[in-house]
Amino acid sequence: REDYTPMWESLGMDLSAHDALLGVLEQGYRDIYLAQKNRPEGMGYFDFVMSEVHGLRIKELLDEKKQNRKIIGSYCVFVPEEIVLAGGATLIGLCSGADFAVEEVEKHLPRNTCSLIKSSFGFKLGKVCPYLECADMIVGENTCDGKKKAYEIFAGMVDNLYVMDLPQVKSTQGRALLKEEFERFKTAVEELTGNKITVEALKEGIKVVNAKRAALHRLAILRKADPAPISGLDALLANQVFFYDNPARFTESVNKICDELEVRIKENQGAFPSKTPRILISGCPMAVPNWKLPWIIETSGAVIVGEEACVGERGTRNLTDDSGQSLDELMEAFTDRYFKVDCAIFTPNQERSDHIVDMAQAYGANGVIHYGLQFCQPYIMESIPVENTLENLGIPCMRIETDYGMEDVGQLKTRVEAFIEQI
Ligand code: BJ8
Repeated sequence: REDYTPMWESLGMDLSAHDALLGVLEQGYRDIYLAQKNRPEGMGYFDFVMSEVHGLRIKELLDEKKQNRKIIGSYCVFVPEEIVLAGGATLIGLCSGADFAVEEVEKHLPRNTCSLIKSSFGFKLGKVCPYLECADMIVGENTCDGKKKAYEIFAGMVDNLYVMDLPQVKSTQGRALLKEEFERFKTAVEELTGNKITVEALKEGIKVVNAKRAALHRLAILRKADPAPISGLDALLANQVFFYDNPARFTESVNKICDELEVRIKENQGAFPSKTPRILISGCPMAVPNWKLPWIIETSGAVIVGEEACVGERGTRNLTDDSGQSLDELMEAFTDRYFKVDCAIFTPNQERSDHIVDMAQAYGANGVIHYGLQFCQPYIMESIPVENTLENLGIPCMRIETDYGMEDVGQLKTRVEAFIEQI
């Protein structure tokens, strides 16, 4: 494999800390992903992407930068990739799925902050994320209180933070705020790149992002089959890679897997045997390499058939109408699209509950596991009404609260096994 050390050095990364992180990541990937049986051949592409996650993809981004293309990093599915692409820039998700430099982080953030926020700080303070280090602009957003306040502190650690305001109510005023913020972001992208966003460029951006999302829809629908043609872990990985791969290559790779899965379904082949208990996961987003809960579920006798999460269907389910003929019509169209995202920061948020029920029924789930990251108020608060709604409909639900640590794996496994046995 190519030696990327000079590249990481040029990004000012802490090489020994980074080696340690990559070591853990590679070991985790081997134990969790490569240990699975009956994987579709097309997953070879994602295995390769993961083996080069801080290598080849970073080299590609740095090559883009040499061509004067800007890189924008984001922490939330509300940051519109359509605008970034239309401005001739590249959007990457900043993952935040592992604990790092925890002691250092807790000098800046209270201990009772969710793992996702702590992880984003840890990657910065530990100087171990090449995506973060190569970004020309980092976009934060006013979503939950934790993130909102954390960005105030984060602003002192990076010199290129842009914060997007977001509504909390799905009202006319809320929609107007979202549209205004998208306009403001469009201007910021134009200023960063020096490119004026045209109707054609925006239409193209919408087309590229729609194609990515449509490929994941295709994958999601195929998971309705019994036996499930792909494991939840593998499908989650596709949803995770969505955030940082080259968009056209990603779309092609997911579609290729879908072709393969269609054949598998015809031949009645699955990742797990027919009649394996089916689980829907719902709740907080799972960023790379946060595979803990899906791994526990799928080594406890069940298969995951869907993710109601931002790394999953909540983030990708709606497409944007690209028929508009003016910039304003297109901006309206994707404001409509993003306004449907039912993140738990919205109040009230009945749509999310409805969507969980729809997904559980559509994917033939025998039960729902609600995943709340410890100290994540929005999702944990919603988990009780969600559980009530599901149980009233006869859909068993279990609520789990956990963090990125491994200390509770044994205890969680016992609970998950008992839940699976009873559904
Ligand atoms: S649209 S879900 S990606 S904000 S887990 S940091 S909510 S305390 S991530 Fe999210 Fe955008 Fe919403 Fe989606 Fe806060 Fe909870 Fe932590 Fe969270």
